[in-house]
Amino acid sequence: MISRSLFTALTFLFIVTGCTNQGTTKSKSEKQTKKSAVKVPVFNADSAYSYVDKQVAFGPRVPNTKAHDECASYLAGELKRFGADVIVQDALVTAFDGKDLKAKNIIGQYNKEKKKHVLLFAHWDSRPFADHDPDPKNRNTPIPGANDGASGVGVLLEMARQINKAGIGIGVDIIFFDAEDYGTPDHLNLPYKPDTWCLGTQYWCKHPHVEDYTARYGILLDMVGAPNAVFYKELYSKEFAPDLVDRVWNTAADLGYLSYFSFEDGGQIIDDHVYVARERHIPSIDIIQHEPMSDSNFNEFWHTLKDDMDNIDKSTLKAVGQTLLTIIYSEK
Ligand code: AHN
Ligand code: ZN
Repeated sequence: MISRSLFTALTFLFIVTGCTNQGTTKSKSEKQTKKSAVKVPVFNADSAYSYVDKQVAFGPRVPNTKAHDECASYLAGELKRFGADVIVQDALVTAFDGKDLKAKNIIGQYNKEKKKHVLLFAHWDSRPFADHDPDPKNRNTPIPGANDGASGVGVLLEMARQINKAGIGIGVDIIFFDAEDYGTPDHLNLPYKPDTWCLGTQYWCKHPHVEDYTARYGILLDMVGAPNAVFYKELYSKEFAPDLVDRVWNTAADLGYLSYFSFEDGGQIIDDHVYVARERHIPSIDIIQHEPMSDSNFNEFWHTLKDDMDNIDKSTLKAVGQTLLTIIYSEK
């Protein structure tokens, strides 16, 4: 009996002292948290996945089609719902074949009055021709564009939702560029023509939504949703913004995403970031799944009818989204 009550008393004492200690440590660390590191929101991959799925469900988002129009309204509406100031920029551009495209760049701004801005972007259109499909019959059919297009936009929409919930101390601009994927098709063997890709971005570079718009840096997400994707350090990115490449890849490694972010070099890929860097002088990088060993240089379903929701994995979306939230929330 005596030993039992002694035990109870000791346990009680332990709990009380334990609690007191924890109490003091907690309040100290809370103070430290306020002073130094800001809290990074948790990226919800289920939510990002649902935004990818929703875009794909409209059908291929090829300029001058109904699905494209409907998806544009959806994307602008989502950015508004997530508290951004939204501009839909009409960009009349001409395709490789002379066709006039009614492209729309969809722009969401957070804290536009702030001095410091970062720019996050992805293309939202889908390729009008599956020119890399193994079946030649499919090569003039538009692709579902789940990974190529919808994945980057899905990650950015979830980031927008988190930015709206948590607030952020810097200006953040999110742009969904149009008509990136209307470049000269490979299966037609047409003569080389420069600058047939990234048409929405090229338009915006000449007509930014804010006069003389600039940002500290730009980050492009392109094909960021496939299972087991590997993001090599793309070479133009290293040329335009070597420090940012290191920061992003080191952050991914710290968060445990080393299997997605490889420290090896990839190739040079002409993509929206090249125009943003060269024409608007915003040091920009591209997080893109590049497969140097494959025939196409990209994911096996790249520009095929199989770039559908089976080509999307929540873990990949999470690795990219959480890394980028960590990057932008560490800005001061
Ligand atoms: C080229 O194939 C020249 N660039 C790849 C850009 C791209 C196409 N991203 C998605 N689709
Ligand atoms: Zn593409």
